[in-house]
Amino acid sequence: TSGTEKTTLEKKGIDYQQVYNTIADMLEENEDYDDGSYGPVLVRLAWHSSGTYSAADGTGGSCGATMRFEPEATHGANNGLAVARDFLEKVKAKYPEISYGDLWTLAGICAIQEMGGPIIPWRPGRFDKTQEHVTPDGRLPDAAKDQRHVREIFYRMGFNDQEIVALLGAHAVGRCHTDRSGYEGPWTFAPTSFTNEYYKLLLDEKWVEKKWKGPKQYEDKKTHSLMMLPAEMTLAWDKEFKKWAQIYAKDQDKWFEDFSAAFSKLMELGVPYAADTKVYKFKPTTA
Ligand code: DDH
Repeated sequence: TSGTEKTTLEKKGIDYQQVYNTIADMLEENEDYDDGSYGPVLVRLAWHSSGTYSAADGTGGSCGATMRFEPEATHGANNGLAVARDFLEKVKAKYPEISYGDLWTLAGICAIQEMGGPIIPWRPGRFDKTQEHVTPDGRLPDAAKDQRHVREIFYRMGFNDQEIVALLGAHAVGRCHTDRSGYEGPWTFAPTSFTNEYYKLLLDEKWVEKKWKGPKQYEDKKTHSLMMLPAEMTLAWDKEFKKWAQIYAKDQDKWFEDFSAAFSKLMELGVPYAADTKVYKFKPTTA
């Protein structure tokens, strides 16, 4: 797409902090939803819309928001994300000029910051693409697989081991739903608080295979109320991954810094920015 189109978008004069504030005000509008916040599912939407990127050919990524279309909308990995997309339609109705890609990534960053996470720099400039640009299935990680698969998926996007481990700490928030992924349960005891608790639990608790009819997953031996996916147990089992998990378990500031950089990079994969695009750092409404 042309540079002209991008420039036009940047000149729209949208007050992005106002969009941020609008989303922040809606996060807890329905106390019956999950743990009382739409934050986690918005983070997952931002990640799944970006994590389709392939560095080799530049396809995928958050620019285009092709998850609006079939078959990407119903790829198995995206089960349940209609909840997040529908939630954000209310924001889109208020600010029709914002592109879906900008809206979804901004919402993910808003959710992380409002749940107590780090400030994540964000730039506008994504534009909507058509159904022809939907990405093939299989670009997002398969929770049943091992570290070879996890590395293959993230190396394809251009991430290294340290960034993989930093990104996975996002599982501090949210939960698995049997009617979405087939898995069940949260990773931490406070699934709407963005902290480094995920790494502490991963390394300190004893994880055993859950005895149930569902897909293979792990549960903490002590309370049977927390979960880990097979793919993420590799953070405790793989030597190089574990090194970073230990660092992040000990030092939340270090994790916040590395997470912010890695998540910002994730949101920008494949986005064709002009060199002078303004960087936003949104002010949390809770501060
Ligand atoms: Fe994740 N994730 N994720 N994840 N994810 C699920 C939920 C959430 C994997 C599998 C699952 C990241 C990486 C991985 C979030 C953020 C991030 C669920 C449950 C599965 C399964 C879905 C459901 O049933 O509702 C796997 C495998 C990986 C991997 O990399 C190996 C990353 C990198 C992020 C990120 O944001 C940076 C969030 C948040 C949720 C919780 C959603 C919710 O509704 O709650």
